Amino acid sequence: MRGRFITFEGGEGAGKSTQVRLLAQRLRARGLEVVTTREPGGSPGAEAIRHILLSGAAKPLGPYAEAILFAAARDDHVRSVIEPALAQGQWVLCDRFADSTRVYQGVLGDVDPRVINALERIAVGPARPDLTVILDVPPEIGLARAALRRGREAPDRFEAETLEAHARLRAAYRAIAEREPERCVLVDAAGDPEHVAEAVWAHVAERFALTTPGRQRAVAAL
Ligand code: Z5A
Repeated sequence: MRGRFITFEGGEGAGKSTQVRLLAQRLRARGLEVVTTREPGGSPGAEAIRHILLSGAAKPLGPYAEAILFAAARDDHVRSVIEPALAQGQWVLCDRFADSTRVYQGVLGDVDPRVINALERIAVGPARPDLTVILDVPPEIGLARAALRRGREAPDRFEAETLEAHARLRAAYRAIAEREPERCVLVDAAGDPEHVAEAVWAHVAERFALTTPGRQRAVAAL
């Protein structure tokens, strides 16, 4: 049976990496095979492109070139990591995916939606997520978390955008969640990590008909 593909999206410091890790632990505890990965990156070719993008080296080329580079990285990642894992029945949890291009390059970079859609068709193909968890947090909170983690290091190409830009990103993610409720769930990510993880688990369990161990015992006792 084909595996399951879950993507995590949201603004800076929303807690995507943290929630990918916590969900992976929970699924593995149930004996499921889980691959965790991220974008941009996740495969050797895509990691090389990640460096070019996040260093800001591609910024002077403009948002169209950046969108093409993100798509090139995604194409390699999908074909060399995501598709093979899904074909083997594994669960793939990905920290950012195609919605990030829609939001960062499409909305913030003002790249024509027809170009974004065409790149998505090429790079994603049939590897559409079964579920996308959009972690929603006010940008002030997300950026403060990211700054705390970064310490004295300089912010990267995208983190350095203005607060107003981060507010636009948040609104764009919320709009995707509203437009595609069959694929996306919006999770309030302002609380502590364990609290957020419970909300994420509730959606995953419902979407994939997984019962929690406590509930299993209760059902068995009936
Ligand atoms: N980008 C793009 O433009 N187009 C695309 O198509 C793609 C990406 C795929 C990738 O950066 C950049 O590329 C990204 C968009 C752009 N913009 N930026 N910057 P990245 O991979 O380096 O970083 P990121 O994806 O933005 O993630 P992040 O900001 O590093 O954070 P996160 O994964 O959402 O959060 P985290 O690492 O789990 O947590 C951050 C810190 O907060 C950490 O210290 C945690 O311990 C803490 N944390 C986490 N959750 C909580 C809660 N609930 N409460 C308190 N503290 C918490």
